[in-house]
Amino acid sequence: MTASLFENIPEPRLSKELLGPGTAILNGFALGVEGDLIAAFNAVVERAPFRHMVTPGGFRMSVGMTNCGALGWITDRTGYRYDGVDPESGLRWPAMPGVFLKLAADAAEEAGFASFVPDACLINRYEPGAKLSLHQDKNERDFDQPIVSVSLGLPATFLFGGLERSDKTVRVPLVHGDVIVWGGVARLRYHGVNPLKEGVHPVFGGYRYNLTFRKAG
Ligand code: MD3
Ligand code: FE
Repeated sequence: MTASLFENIPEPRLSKELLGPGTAILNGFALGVEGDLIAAFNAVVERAPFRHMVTPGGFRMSVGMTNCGALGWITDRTGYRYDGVDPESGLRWPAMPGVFLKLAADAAEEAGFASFVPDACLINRYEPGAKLSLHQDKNERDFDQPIVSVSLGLPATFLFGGLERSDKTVRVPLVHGDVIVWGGVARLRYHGVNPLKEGVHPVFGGYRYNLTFRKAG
């Protein structure tokens, strides 16, 4: 029997080669702070509830969204941008919880990005059928800063493309607790999320949530 069968070390489900340079997949990285993370998540979404924003083209997004941190990502008929104020409440977004900040910084560090201090956390809520079409994240000021993504709740299939919309995509299964860091040459790659399948997660019920940590301003 090999050593790995005796040691309690999970096999990486995804190889780094699958996604290429500038990406780090940290399976289960959020599970160590799961309890604190859930408590902080609940406090944020109580103060800034999920809402379905409208794209500049007039389409209601199937993904419900909210934010915490100094800046929040919003879209409406006038465009996509970051704003310090929640347009639904007229108040600043809830502060970034300490457990969010530390998790994002620790994940970035693990991936080789020292001193990552996000000022924005976009929280996406997927219900069955909800999806995110292929897009680039380019509303942030400094593309040298990485983005850290934390998956919670139901599993989903993430699509990872190239620098052109027409480039072929790789499908990546993401489950509760997975953290991915995207930076450097990967920072402007197209990506999206396939329609969520029905299911029940023991903590998060019929939803998938994703936290994306950004240095937006
Ligand atoms: C790859 N959210 O909110 S972040 C988004 O599962 C978004 O909800 C995904 O894409 C979700 O914009 C997870 C994945 C992500 C973010 C930035 C990237 C992947 C990226 C930047 C470059 C390459
Ligand atoms: Fe994105």
